[in-house]
Amino acid sequence: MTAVRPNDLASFWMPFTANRQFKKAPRMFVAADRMRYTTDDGRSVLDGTAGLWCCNAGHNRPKIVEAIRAQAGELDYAPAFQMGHPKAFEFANRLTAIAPEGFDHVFFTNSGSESADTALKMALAYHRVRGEAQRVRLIGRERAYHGVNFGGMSVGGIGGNRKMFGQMLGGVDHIRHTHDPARNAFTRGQPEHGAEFADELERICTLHDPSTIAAVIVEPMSGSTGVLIPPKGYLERLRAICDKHGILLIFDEVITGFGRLGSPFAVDFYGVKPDLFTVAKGMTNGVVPMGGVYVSGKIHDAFMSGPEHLIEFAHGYTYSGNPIACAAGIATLDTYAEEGLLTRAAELAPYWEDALHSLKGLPHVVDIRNTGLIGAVELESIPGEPTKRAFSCFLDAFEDGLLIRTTGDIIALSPPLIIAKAEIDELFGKLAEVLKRAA
Ligand code: PXG
Repeated sequence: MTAVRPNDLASFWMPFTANRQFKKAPRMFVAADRMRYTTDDGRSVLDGTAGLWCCNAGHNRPKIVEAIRAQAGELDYAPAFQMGHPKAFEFANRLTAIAPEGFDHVFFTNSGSESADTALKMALAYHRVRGEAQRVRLIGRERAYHGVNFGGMSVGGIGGNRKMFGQMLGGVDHIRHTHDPARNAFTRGQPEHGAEFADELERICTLHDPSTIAAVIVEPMSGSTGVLIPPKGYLERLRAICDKHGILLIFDEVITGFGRLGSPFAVDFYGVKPDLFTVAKGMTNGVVPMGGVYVSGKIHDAFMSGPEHLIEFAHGYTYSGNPIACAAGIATLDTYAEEGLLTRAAELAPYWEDALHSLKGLPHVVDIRNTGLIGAVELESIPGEPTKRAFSCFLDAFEDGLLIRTTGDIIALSPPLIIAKAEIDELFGKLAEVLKRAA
């Protein structure tokens, strides 16, 4: 295949990328099918990350491709406000049908970041419509990622994503993260130690007075900051403290939603119910940008008061429920259902776990953790040069035909849920060689 590299890489200011380094030695994908990408120089690369945790059914899936084509030729766009189109209602019904019990409504956004900000705004407005307008504080957690918009960034807990952007939202506080390698290194599944980290929420309630707190937002399992799996009992304790003080609990399921853990949602997997939860990514198999917020009847119904001709929630996007996104989403849910993908990770998890933990003992590996079809390999940093070792592994793996993600010195793996056992072997075979070569 001939290389189709653009002549000039300057115009595109790339997101979350070392632009100058990339443009000196670009890495380009030009095609993808099922588990594999093709590079512009014709190499095949095994997708160890489902794109960016989003292509849960793999790439180039016929139903999704066809649905997008057909929808574009039938109804390309319909106004999102004060007008409707059938696919938005159909998709919402399909989404609530696979949701945990009680989540009967969904609000459409276009990304995980918008979903996080939408959920935070819903929480604030919910308290206000009920006459508790003093509940204005939002509580997040260290090492959390809720996207990059002002709300999500403010409750987020990644210093590097925050430090350039001023004061952010007021009235935000954070509980500590749950990563505790001294006690939990090389745990398979949920760590034993750390439920008590949830008690920090009580401390924060005492400090601010709980009646001023609107909501707590957490990822049930933090993906992008290095696969931080909730300790046993931790989410239950958060729920109990929120209930005690009338605080809403929001789960950010942008990564965990749509089968990643082996259940449709983390809510099912951990058996703890939030009041709202966000989704995106796997909602359309990553193919068309889309996100959403699932809400319980309690939240939705609180807004449905006042004169009927008035807008109940002053929020929404031009592309909320975009027809092509909805068509892609419906076809995605069909594909997931036909192939059992929302629970397939549960079947593969033991095999995946054994293959991942076989990397223990390789150079620089200080921790390995896993849940569902997610794995993390934490490497000891090169003294004085954090992130460099893992990023070199990323470059080496890419050259060797394997796509991985790194965050800090942690390698994160989250392949499409269609992965075969032979591909799991290939993935870890290649990764083991990469680690053996790592400086
Ligand atoms: N919440 C969570 C939990 C996420 O993981 C977002 C919100 C934001 O979604 P959008 O669609 O606005 O990007 C995310 C996104 C990585 C990686 O490599 C993770 C994300 C995005 C890009 C890379 O871990 N998560």
